[in-house]
Amino acid sequence: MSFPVTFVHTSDIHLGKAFTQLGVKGAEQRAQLRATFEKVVDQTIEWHAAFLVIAGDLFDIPDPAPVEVATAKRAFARLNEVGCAVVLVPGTHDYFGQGTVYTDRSLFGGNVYIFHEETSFVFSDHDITFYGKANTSERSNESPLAGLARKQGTRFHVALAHGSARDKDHGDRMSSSLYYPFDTREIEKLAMDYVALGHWHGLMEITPTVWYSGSPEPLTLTQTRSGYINKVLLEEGKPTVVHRERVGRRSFDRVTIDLTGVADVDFVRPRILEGASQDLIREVLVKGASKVGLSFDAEALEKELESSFFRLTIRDTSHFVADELTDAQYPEELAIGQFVKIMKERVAKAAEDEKHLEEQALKIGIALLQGKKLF
Ligand SMILES: [Mn+2]
Repeated sequence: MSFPVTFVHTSDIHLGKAFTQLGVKGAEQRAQLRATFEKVVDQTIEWHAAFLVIAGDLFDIPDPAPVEVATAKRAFARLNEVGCAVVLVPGTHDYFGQGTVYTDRSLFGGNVYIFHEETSFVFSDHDITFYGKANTSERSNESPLAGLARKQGTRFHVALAHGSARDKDHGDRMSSSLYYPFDTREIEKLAMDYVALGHWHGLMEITPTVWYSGSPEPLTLTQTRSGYINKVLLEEGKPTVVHRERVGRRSFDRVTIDLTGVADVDFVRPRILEGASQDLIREVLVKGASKVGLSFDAEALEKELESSFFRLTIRDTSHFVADELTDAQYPEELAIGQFVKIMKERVAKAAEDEKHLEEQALKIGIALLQGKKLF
């Protein structure tokens, strides 16, 4: 009779990621990745888990900066103090090879088990075997499960793999054959109690015992299912129990605003601010055909509202229907009429990528000449 085993499954932490798209906030989000990883470790300790399982991409690059390595070392040492072992498989960003962070086994503590050439680690005291195969380059069309086979000897069996899963339900979207593709039928054949996957950054259940944990802290706009870790309980004679826990701090979202038919800019402000938070990274996309009198200035509005968010960007792709401006509305004898006439010609002649700018100038010019206040 074996004792139950609890472990935590995480992946794709990407310590050291640059976040250049976040501008000055990039360094802050990079620090947040370190803080979130510490939180994963806190949670692992709190749950008295016997193992922290990392299914690849702990680091964003194979030879991370000292500050990132120090973070991992400190976190692993904290786990060592409570008798928790770390089982890690190198991923696609932090693959294993000469001169990479994983080459030197003595770099991390004695409680850290990193797959190099071996494909299994046995922990007799917990009656469990972990299986995995190190990725050795950023890309490969080889399966990260190739050559793995369940062995006799322990009660529990858990595999780690970093790559792209394919099955009949997730086929097309997941058929990224460049990054260690594998078929979910390969997993079935292994007959594991649990399979800890990494590579996709959003939490995803392939089967009740095969999961992508996703990144514990979101990394980009498209990752709506990031921010979680899995707690896994293995108990003899019982089905595997998987519990997901939120650990991520920041979130990304995108708001689209259509200016077509909008008469007043005051309509836009509350839409942008809806659900604002200091931990939200929001991208606002403004589109549609804006009205003549609508003086919308994305840059000014972004500056005005950005303090309500961790980061706010407003991208204005709306266009202005210059043809709707009639001579009757803007008689040529008036300065405004002259301005409209000149600018309409410029809009008409402008190259496709300049059109938006010219329309913007026309719109703002009309508003100013009419004595309207801009943002
Ligand atoms: Mn990754």
